[in-house]
Amino acid sequence: MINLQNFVQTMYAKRIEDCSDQELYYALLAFTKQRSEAKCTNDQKKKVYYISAEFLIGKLLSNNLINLGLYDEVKHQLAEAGKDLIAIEEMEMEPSLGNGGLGRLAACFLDSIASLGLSGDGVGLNYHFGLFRQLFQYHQQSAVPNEWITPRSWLTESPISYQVPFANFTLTSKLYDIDVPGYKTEKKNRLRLFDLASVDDNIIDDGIDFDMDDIFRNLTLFLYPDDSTDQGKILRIFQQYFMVSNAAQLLIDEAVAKGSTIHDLADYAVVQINDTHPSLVIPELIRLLELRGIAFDEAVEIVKSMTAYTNHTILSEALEKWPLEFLNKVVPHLVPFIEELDRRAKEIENNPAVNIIDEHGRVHMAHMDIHYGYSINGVAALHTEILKSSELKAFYDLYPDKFNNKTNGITFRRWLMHANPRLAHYLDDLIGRDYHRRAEALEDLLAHKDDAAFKQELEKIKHHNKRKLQRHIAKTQGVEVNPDSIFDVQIKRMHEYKRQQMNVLYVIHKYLDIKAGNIPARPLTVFFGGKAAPAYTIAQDIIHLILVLSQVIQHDPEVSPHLQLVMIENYNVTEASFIIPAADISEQISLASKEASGTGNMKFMLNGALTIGTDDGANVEIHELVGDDNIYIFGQDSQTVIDYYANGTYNPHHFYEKDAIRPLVDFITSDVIRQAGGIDERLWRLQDNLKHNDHFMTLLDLEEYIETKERMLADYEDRDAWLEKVIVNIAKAGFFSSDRTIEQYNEDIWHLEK
Ligand code: 26V
Repeated sequence: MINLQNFVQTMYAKRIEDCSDQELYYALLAFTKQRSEAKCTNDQKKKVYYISAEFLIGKLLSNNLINLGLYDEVKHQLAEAGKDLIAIEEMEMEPSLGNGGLGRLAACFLDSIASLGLSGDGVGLNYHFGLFRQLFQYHQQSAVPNEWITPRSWLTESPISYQVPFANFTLTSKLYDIDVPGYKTEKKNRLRLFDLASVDDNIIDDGIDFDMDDIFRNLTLFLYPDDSTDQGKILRIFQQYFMVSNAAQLLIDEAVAKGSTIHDLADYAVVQINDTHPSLVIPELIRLLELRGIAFDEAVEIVKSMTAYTNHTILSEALEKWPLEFLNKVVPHLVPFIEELDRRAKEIENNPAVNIIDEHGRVHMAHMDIHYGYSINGVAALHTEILKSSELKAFYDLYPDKFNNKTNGITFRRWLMHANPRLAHYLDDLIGRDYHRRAEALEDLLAHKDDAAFKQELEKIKHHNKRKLQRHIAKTQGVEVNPDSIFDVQIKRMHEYKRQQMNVLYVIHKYLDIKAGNIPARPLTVFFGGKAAPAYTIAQDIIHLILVLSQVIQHDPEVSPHLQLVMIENYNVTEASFIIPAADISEQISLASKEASGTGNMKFMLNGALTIGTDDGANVEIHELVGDDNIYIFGQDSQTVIDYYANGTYNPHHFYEKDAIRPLVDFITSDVIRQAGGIDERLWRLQDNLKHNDHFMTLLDLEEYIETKERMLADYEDRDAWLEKVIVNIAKAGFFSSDRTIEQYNEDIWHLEK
């Protein structure tokens, strides 16, 4: 069917055997691209435009081969020539076009939209360097550019280009496409990434610094960089408007090409606004419709019937509010539209909780989305309930019918078939391949939960994956880990609400416990991975503490045989696919109410790790599905936390005074840490913050967290019982397939034909 040898011969005039992995990567890139290009694009009348500032797509070679149904054959033909697809895959640069969960979700959604045969494109920006690459130097994070675009890449230049007007100049865009082949589908969709025709990579100075004012050359260089300064915020508005103006022009052109009269635009296009970054699409669409002769009132109605907004966080600092002053500097032509939309909204209800423009002249982007879109959804059941009952209650009272929940999901193509092929193949043999298309079929595994052979195989697979991870980090970081230890993993962006600091305090507890002579039944390896925003000082301090503590443990011969702490450098999608299949324990320990959903939690469960977590985000739904016996839930519930915030009664000192807690917090500034390279300023700041501020209530749940983890580690020793829990988790993971999520988006919001 395919003949790779011929393809390589034609390309390089030599045999596979004689090619380097780099050459073979480029050959496979060309081969796979050709195969995708040969597919027709979905061309149904109505199409969803999933506009997002982030698409954290990860490496594409293997996933595209899987979706094209070619993976096994390609792997086989390479192996026959003595070549290893895994090694070839390493040659691919990972595009880092996202920060974390929100961007990765967008990538999973593209895969599911295409796999379900729906017509839907992602629209975003072609950042040349994406998110920074993280390095550790002197026990601290440093950030350097991640150059992912090589002369040959997944990007295909398109002839499409638009003019985007700004205050003092007009910029010209250039569109690049990346094909999104669905899983064994006839047709494909695309990720449309707009770039700036005049962008200039050479303006980058040291690290990730560049001239922020040189918009003409910098607009698409980085994924929205530092927004701690006014200059950074203004650049971000430039990016957002550039993205949505291009998206709006594209969708209008495509609708018109399919026969739209513009009056019926909503029959051709639906826009999903992924968080508030694309919110300016609302006034921009109205502006463009007016330019095409549609009256303002009608334009508002059209836009209202074709835009839907997804909220991904309740953290107020993450809810965008742009000062009118900034908008006037960047997009003055849009401001009268926003003001008119605000005036009309105030006619419905003039209430600070729902106003678009507040008394300080700031535009609340989410408020504009809710007034002028027809749907608003949260990303997990609890999150949506919190939006309705507290964060957006005034809106829920106004528009109850617009609110709906869409619990997040993940694509099993990447997070099971690609990341954990051994497990996937075993499941295929055990219950058949039905679950590839209907993930709920994984429930058939429940019939095998007492099957000793299955359990033994799960042990083997986990050990195999641990060894694979061991080799990987030995190579990338020069760190040796013990594959016979328990792998306890917390990988996600560094943020106080996610409470990595609570996990570090557990490690300190364990260290002190071992020093006191309590030797654990089995060694424990605690992994962290995650980037911190360069301007987020406390998150940098947490990374620093982890890096120093890991040295302290490693150099202590009393402790190191029993405990190891590893911080994975430059955590990204590629690292995640090595780490998750190797994990025993999944850390999902956010302060209840703060993690909108989480999607890592789903990936771990699917790969046979058990969760220790709070009743937060999608953990609540995991908990409900697997039952109390198959998950380790601890901590105060979301209502208690919300009440603490409302009453202002949380006092960390009260918890610090406890005997079980004080020594752990004090240890942060101990001589042991300071002499191992700890930086006083960072350590004291972190400790002070825990004792006197602790905004995300680390100390509140610490004691219960330690107890729960000890219970979990003890439970690990009963292998039979543990593996039964693992089976229940895998069996119940089907609900978290992004295919289910997308079916629900389509059913309730998009209404696309298949
Ligand atoms: C953004 C920012 C920006 C500036 C300061 C601090 C901060 C903190 C959080 C955020 C989050 C932005 C939105 C986001 O990424 N949300 C994530 O979306 C995932 C997909 O729905 C979800 O699983 C995560 O729980 C949620 O945090």
